[in-house]
Amino acid sequence: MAASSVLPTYQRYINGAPVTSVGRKTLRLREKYIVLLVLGTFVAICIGTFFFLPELRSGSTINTAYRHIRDAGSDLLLPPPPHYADGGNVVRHHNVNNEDPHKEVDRAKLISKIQEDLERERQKNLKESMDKAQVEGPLVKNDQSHSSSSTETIVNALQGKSSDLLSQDKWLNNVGQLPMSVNKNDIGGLDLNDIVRDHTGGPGTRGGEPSDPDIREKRNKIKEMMKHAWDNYVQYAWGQNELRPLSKRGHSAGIFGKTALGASIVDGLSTLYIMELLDDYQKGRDWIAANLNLDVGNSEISVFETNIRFIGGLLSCYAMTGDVMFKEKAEHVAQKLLPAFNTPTGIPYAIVNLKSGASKNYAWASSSSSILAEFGTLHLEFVYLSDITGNPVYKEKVNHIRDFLSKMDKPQGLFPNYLNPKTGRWGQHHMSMGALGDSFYEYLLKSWIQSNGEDVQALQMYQELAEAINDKLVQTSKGGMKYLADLKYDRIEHKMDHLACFAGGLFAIGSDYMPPNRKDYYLQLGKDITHTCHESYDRTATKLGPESFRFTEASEARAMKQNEKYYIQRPEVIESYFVLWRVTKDPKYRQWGWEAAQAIDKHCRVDGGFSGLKNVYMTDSAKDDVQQSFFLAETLKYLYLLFSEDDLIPLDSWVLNTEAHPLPIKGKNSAYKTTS
Ligand code: DMJ
Repeated sequence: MAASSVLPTYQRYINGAPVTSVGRKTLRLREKYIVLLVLGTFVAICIGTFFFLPELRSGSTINTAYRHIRDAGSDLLLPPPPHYADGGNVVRHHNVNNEDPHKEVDRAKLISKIQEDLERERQKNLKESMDKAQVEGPLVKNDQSHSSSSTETIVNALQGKSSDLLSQDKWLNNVGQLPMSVNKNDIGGLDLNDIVRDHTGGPGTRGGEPSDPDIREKRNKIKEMMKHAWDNYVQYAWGQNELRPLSKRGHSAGIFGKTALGASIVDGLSTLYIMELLDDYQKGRDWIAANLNLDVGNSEISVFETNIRFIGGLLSCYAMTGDVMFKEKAEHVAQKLLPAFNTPTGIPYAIVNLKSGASKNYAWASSSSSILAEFGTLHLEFVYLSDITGNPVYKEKVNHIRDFLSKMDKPQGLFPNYLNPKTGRWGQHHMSMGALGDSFYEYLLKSWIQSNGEDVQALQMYQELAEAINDKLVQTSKGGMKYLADLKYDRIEHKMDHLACFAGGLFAIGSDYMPPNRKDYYLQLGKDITHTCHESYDRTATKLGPESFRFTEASEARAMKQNEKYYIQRPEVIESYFVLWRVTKDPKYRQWGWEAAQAIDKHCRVDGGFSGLKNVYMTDSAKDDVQQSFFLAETLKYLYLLFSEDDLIPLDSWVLNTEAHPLPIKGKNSAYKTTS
């Protein structure tokens, strides 16, 4: 057949089936000569190669390959082959230290770079101290001394003067204080990551050890609570979103969809890092590197929750450690949220499908609206993400939301909680500093802080809204307590959510940025709101506060309805204790925080972690069997920071997102690196 005649003779296929050869089986003489000639040439080439290539003659191909790979740069680190390290028979050391000259040069550059930074830092501190001394008198504490000595320790170690080089913890402690300007690109390839597992450390992410033994003990107790929560999650729910501490299994709240995305790992990681639980941190980090992938699964996730917990958590770890894996993962997650912004107004939907990108709003939301606290709580993360990736798309999305809102009418001077993303019209006029509204206001102030004064629009909106909140929402009870009520059209509802208790801290931080004649007022308002929230805790049997509390003729700061009496490990009250402690240094905030920590340990702790309570007014309350991811991210972090010195996450160089993930302040924190 014509088709078979063009195929090679060793095997023929016709229509896919092999056909047995039917020709002669022996070779002719001329064919035998050709075969011999080919074989002879092949053998000659092999022998020639062996004699003429020196690398192969030298005896150790393994060592040579190792040397080539090692010389290729510090990114390709391999352990030396067994007999290379102790000399072996092919030693090619270039210097007395038995070290590659490339690395020597890189190390010298690193040392001189650090020394330059050290000198610059010293000069700066000296100048600052002198300036301060002129204003405040001679008793100015130079709180950079720790940082400088840490840097010196690293320089010594790099110069081989210190045997501490091998202690990972000491390295991490010290590297955490390094000026962030020392990075791989500056020093021709030698990265600190080559020495200490990817940690380059943002400033102020280490330390905070209190000198007072009592406070130190409390801080250690909080760390132990974190360990208990984390270890049980690891044991019973690793890779799941959250832990069910009573039934000892995984749990996924609706906001995470049905895919296991390791929410507690991503959300808890910045706390582990700050608490220096570094082995646990590393385990979580490695899980994220290997497993966090939103391309798998066909579930619907909350845009807001994914932003504050996942993108916020990842960006914070990136800023604190310099590990680019976190930046890449953050961008991967952010990409998944972008389809939600495809609406006629650019106001995003609340929920997005991971697979199809199809987006929608919650069925319960008034007039199919998006929620103010959700689409208004993306700014910090999206702006920072654009700045560190050089991809403007994220920043454009949130700037558009802000511009859109700034042109909207404000009933009663406030933004309602519901906005229809198709029509651009408000839904129900429900205004609140609690659920549905809260973190929108928070992100206006924090965007101003994060931008180091560039985002003037955010400050103006915050200042105006603070006054409107003060006029319309702030109430004074019969007993003299200040609280934040809800407003529905013209009707005041005398109920305050636990969620709204963050406002104590917000007004206190914001007081610095109000006009001069309003500063004191807002600081006092922050203190008063925090006092009220403490009362809501103190008036329960468990000393933990309810989800919402009301003010009536008969009772104040107490929940009235059954469905308001639960406690789901929320952080807002403790968040305000922390901020007020930093701002005022009044010891009562530490005392209140300690009361809350003890109450959590007493009523929420179980063998398998920490659970929420169904009724804070009963000491034997039933438990809800959920360990919230924000318990790790926020509640325990705020408690830990409350019992730490201020040099841990200093608030003049870090701003905490609404999930308590620290993000750097532009221009004030060298961890804020802009890629243009
Ligand atoms: C957290 O996820 C965040 O603090 C958010 O802003 C509000 N709710 C929870 C904690 O209560």
